[in-house]
Amino acid sequence: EMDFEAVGKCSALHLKPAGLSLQYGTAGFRTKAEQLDHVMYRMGLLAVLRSKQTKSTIGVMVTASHNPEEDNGVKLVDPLGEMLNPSWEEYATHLANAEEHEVQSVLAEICQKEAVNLHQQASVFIGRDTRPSSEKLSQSVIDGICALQGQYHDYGLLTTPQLHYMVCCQNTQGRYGKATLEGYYNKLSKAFVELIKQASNSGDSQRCLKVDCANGIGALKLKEMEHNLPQQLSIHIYNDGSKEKLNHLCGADFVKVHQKPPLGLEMKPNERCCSFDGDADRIVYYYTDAAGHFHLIDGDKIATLISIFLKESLVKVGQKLMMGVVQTAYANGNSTRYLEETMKVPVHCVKTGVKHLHHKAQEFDIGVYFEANGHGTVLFSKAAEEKIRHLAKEGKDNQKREAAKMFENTIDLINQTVGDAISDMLVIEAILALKGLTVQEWDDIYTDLPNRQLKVKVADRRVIDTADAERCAISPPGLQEKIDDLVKKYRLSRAFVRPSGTEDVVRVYAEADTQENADALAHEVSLAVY
Ligand code: 16G
Ligand code: ZN
Repeated sequence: EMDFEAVGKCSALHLKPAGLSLQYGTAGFRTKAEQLDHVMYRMGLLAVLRSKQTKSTIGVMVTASHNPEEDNGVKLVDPLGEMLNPSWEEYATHLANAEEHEVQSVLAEICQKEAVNLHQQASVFIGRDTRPSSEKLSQSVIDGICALQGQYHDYGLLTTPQLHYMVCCQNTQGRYGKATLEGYYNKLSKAFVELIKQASNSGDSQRCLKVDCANGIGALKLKEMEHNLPQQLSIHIYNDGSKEKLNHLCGADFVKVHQKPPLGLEMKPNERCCSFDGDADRIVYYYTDAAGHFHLIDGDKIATLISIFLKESLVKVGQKLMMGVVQTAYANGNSTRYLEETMKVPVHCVKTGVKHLHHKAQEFDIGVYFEANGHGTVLFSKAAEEKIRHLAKEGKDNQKREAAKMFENTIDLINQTVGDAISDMLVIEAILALKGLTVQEWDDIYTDLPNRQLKVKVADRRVIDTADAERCAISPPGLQEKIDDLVKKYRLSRAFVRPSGTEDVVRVYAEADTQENADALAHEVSLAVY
């Protein structure tokens, strides 16, 4: 009974380049923009099927995040604002790689396997970043949605986390917020204003922050929001996209990987600075000290700051909720040690990729997750959230009720659907203000072990297989033994290799007692990979 004739006609306008095969990777499809038209069209089709199957609104985001401006990509957002379900990632790959004459039968197969009712209404939300190719590519997504008679709302330019937020709001009947940009700005700024009211005026009174927006969407959206924010926080935007190319020598990924400041942002000693990535779902902080040394404050230090604050808040509210921190193998060894040994918080290590961290964090009342690269957020269980909101309203003890209100505002300031640079930035700024911490004092909570990341080009990265949250190579045989022997040569050392999920390379990570040793270990391990 299925009629995919309209699909066939439209498909002819979005032909797949011969021989091209792509994978729905860690963060969706990503490659050169000119190779993606058919993928966009087909993801429009798939979003309609997923929407019909879940009877919910599905999101489609057109972005390639921190990758070069010439690249682009697409990912689907599931009903509660989460990453697409893994079995549907497989359908996405299958559909994207189908030959022209197979598209209709692949669609029919998905419908049959997933019991999709084609009479069900479909609704899709679309967002895109500022890449020159994004507008046309999002139009191809719309063509796909229309070919299957789905309804859509095109938000146009959005940060990735804003799209996740919209999808979640829509599918929870407004309980999470209003599915508009205004709703997003109002929710966050209201929570921020309430929180910052409680900060004493001592310390860094002007609260000046320099923000490198990677020449991307973050600049636009931060400017839109700025007038909603209180005067205590004065934001200075750099790399707003008016002069330079997206992600070029700037942005969170650049700063993290190169461990140096971005182009286009001048730093005076001890000034607090941060960088967003190209779609504003990652953030890292940094500063230079009086001696001119650059200090990076990465996702691990952000997770630590937020965890300290939440733990203290729990004590003030008088609640014993189960808190956990989720990291990946890239987490600095000293961050893990600090969280476990000093803070006594359980820490879990999972595979790289937001979906893995998010999933694990859902196991706690309060699950803090961050990748070292600056992607992360906090999840609150429904029960925990209800308890806090109840105490904020009805608590008998005045002090505890006020503490619960603060906690409630913290929850509202956090984008629980996915890591969000704007939201994370406001959370961090609020915590620093409330605790009266300078950027140096934050940095000094623990000292990072020197570390180095390298990438190695190999003939076939898939020969490397890993286990134990990517910390151990189980193939090719002998590789892990070699790494173990190299690691033994240094103090406080650790190293691992893993095939990248976004690039055709093998990534090497090493840390040790000194930068020289971390560099040497990374180099030696990369030689062992060949
Ligand atoms: C993607 C992931 C990011 C991960 C990175 C690793 C999402 C939204 N993004 O950007 O979390 O750190 O890939 O890349 O999941 P790699 O596999 O090339 O090292
Ligand atoms: Zn990103």
